[in-house]
Amino acid sequence: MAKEKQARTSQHAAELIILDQPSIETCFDRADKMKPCPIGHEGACCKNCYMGPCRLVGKDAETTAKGVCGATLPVIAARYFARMVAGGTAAHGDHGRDMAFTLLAVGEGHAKDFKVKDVKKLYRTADILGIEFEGRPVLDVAKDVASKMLEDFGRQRGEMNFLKRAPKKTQERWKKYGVVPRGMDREVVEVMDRTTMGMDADPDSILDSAIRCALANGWGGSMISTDFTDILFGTPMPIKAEASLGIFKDDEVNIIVHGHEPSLAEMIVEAVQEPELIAYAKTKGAKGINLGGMCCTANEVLMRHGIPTAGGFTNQEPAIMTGLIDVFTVDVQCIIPAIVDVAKHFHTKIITSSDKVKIPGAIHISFDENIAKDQARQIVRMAIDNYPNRTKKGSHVTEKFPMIGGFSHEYIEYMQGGSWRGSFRPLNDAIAAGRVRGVVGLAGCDNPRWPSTGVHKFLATELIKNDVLIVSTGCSSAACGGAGYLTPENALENAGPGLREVCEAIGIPPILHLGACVDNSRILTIAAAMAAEGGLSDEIGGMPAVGIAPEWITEKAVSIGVYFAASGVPVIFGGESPVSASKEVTRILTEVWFERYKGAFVFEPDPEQMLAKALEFIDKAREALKLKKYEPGKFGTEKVLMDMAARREIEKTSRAHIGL
Ligand code: BF8
Repeated sequence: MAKEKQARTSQHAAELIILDQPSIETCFDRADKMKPCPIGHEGACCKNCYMGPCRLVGKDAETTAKGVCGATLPVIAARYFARMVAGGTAAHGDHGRDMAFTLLAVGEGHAKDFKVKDVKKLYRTADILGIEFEGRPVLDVAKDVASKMLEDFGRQRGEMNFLKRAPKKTQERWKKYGVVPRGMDREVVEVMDRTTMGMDADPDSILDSAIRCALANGWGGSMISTDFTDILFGTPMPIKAEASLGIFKDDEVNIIVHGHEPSLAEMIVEAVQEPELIAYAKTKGAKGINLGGMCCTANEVLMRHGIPTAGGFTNQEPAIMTGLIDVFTVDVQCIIPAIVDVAKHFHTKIITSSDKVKIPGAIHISFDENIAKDQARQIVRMAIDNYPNRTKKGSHVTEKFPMIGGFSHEYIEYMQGGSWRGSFRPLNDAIAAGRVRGVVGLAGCDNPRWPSTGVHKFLATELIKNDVLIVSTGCSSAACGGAGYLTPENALENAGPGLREVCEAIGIPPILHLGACVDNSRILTIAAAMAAEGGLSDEIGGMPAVGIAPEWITEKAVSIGVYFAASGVPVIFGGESPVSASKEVTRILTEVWFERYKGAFVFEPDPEQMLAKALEFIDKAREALKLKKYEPGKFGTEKVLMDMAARREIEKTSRAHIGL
């Protein structure tokens, strides 16, 4: 068993911990024990009603097999896929809704612990929404912006607000194929309705509803989450941090914030810096209070405060197994209930904070934005009180890596010329000249059924070697950070000659940490800005850009993949296809969607093939755009990127201009 575990996680620190404590069960053990049902695994099982579950198997199942109701295999596979999209959209949608309610509360003068930190971004958002902001009190504008966006959830007819941020041609494609989303809740409900027994029996039509639902996530729930989080807590800019399980301190109180919604975590960031609480920690024998993050809450607080990350999804249990965690506080999503069982071996207290996430055995503190800071202080005090209960048990590791995180789309624009000359022109020119071959969004989960984080690391290394600029989000960021890849030095050591030159000129890593999973919406914004800049494609489709989720796990990942594909970005997901049983559904996701949107949804289990396919998509897009053929080390002419000295000069005078 120990040997198998070793092959499962490619993270040195996690591996050490797991091998050191073989008696504690982790997701790696459960993945070994739990063999997936082969019929459900390929999308050939329907359990949407109680005449089944119906399993459509056999040599000619695609054309001859039927469930008791008569549903064919393509219908059953399409329903299954669409329901995954609905689940993922619901998760990101509710996240966006919660952020909108927090902004509304601030605008209405409640939730006194929160404020509008990025007024300029609030105004930019108001501008997009056609809300008057000049000369008005900030909180009034915040209230109007939040109220307007809350309409996106319950709207029955019409179009969602942020769709207009997409290039015109992309919007036209959505209209032409009838996939314009109306309101988030409506699209989720409709997918569930269409896919229940006795409803839509046309796989293409079912998958159209999945697209509408996913677009409601990308250009709705996720984009609202990103923008409102920036407005409330500040738009990220590059910041130094550390990554890996070695971030915990033997002689300090250690607290983890885990999940996705950063509202409570932001308050905890403030609370751990309060002199009274630090002094209280000292009375218990600790030298201070150390805060670390996990999964996407980690990305949120890392980007804005430099709080170190303990890693992604598969690090939840190993983190507790260090024996150093005094309080492990969780909000929503990707929180495995098994953490409570692992915590029983140690002194660690698990605290749940969302009424949507209760775990028997955890302490529940129901988050209330009106008393958020007091709740944060309560949690920090609980951790301090628990510090003396720490024993020698656990596997303490010291390995950690420096990293730079926090590349918002605003900063990426700014770094290409400063506040006054910021644009996407240098990046577009570098792509056109072949210095940068293309862009890959490396995203998604780390999966215990793979050599966890290993596929991210393989692709990250190979892509930058091939002069592909990477923008990374979610647990992929944690995987890259935990391997030491998120530093500018990585470009010098490992990037191809063109990408290295660009990274050196701007002073950036070859892998840009864009944030949490909802921040995949930042990639949409970047792609739209590149299209608007000109010189490449005039829509998102056709750009030399690809999305890859090599170790995906969640329904959220599927929803993200679909909104990228429908926005025009080919996506490659690792592992076997969950709809491989149906050739027709596979054809729609790949060929039909590519024809309609210039994006496609491809599943590919072999990491080498994932790389090859990504480069092929990029090179074909370059060819279609008639760009210079990519040849390593041979570039065409392009405008010169600003050097560091010139950028610093601009930076001195203009940071305030963009509110950074
Ligand atoms: O939302 S990458 S395991 S933590 S689902 Fe979850 Fe996957 Fe991690 Fe963030 Ni995204």
